[in-house]
Amino acid sequence: MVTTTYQVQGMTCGHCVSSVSAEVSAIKGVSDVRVDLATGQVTVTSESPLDIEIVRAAVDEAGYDLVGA
Ligand SMILES: [Cu+2]
Repeated sequence: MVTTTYQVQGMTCGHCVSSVSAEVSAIKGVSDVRVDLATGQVTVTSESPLDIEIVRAAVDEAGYDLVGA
């Protein structure tokens, strides 16, 4: 298992957290997603390292921006 923390910009409430969690959880191989609304940190546990562009696309699909990388 691999755990990676990403920084997401633009989340403001529990609904945002749910949207990001749902989209990122849908990525193949992802087993756990934890979102910290206060810091904007999204911690993802997956079977193997994820392609950053796939994570970016999922966050974008939810309506937010992946910071950096
Ligand atoms: Cu919101």
